[in-house]
Amino acid sequence: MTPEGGSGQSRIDKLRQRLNLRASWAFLITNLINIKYLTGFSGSSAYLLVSGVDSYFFTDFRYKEQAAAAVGACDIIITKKDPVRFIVNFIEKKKITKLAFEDTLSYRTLRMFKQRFQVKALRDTVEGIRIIKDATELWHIRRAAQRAESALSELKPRIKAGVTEKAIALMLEEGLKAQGVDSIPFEIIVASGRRSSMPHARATDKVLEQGDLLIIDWGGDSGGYYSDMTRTFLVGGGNDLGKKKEIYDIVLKANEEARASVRRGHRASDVDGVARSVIKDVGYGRYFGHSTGHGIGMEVHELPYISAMNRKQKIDEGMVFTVEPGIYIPEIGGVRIEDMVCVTGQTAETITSLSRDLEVL
Ligand SMILES: [Mn+2]
Repeated sequence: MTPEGGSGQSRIDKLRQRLNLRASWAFLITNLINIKYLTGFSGSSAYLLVSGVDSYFFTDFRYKEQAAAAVGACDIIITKKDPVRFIVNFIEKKKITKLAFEDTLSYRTLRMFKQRFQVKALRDTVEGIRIIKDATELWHIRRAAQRAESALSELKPRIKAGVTEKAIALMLEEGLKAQGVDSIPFEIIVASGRRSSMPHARATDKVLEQGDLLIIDWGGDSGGYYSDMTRTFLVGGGNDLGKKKEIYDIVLKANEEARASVRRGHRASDVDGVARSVIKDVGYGRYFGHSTGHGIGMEVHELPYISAMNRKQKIDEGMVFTVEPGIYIPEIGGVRIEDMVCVTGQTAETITSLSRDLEVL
């Protein structure tokens, strides 16, 4: 979606400013999410060409009406037959001889470009603008999170020993739809007992048993923006819960300290480092095998990546990302606590609000 008030134009302007295109250069955007961000168009066939002064939006006849309604800031051109061939000819007619493209372009298309133009691959150019969310985007992200939280809160009384993981996932999907989401952003993870030690386990026919750790990782949407969060529960009864409570407390501490450490100007790797050292210091480092978080917005995983390797990425105001440390011990189970934060002012505000105390269901 493009927020009201002609933001479509200002986003393309922002892109143009960043590109600083010299004469005879143009940038062809092929990633549909980036095109949606820049123009507001959400169909499945679209290309956006941005030169130093003009911008052209290409789609096929199926989307003629939709494009006219959504895309205000560019000339709309309806392609015929092979769109790439059509666009190549169009670019040549515009006396553009140098073409920048997104590095996710298919090899087949690149080969065609190389025959006709001087080419240059660009990486994360639009994604680097999407990394900072404006007020409208934040409003949608918050609403996506609220919908997800309401759906789980309503479902919780029905989560107990004897229910299958699949039944929980299905009921949660229904709940999310009832809250108003248009799509389920990703396959809901419901992993119980030993299965909870697999960070990305899908829901199965396994029945929840007493003493199981239960990981639920789910999200909502609003206006094309997503949320993503995880809570871990303990299924009631059972003995020998000491180890499970111990790892829960460590993960909670890592989550809390990492969220509290977020500072504008720090590096993404610093946030990862805070979560990781809490877990390492008590000897569980090798059981935390994934990075601490990821950006979220129009995609569930986007910039900035909160990982040990991401030392170049500075934290800045308007970024939204997850903080999701975990400990996964084979045969015992796993714990992950995932929240979403938004950088406001110098620190971070946590968007997700469901209780993080260990709940026994
Ligand atoms: Mn996540």
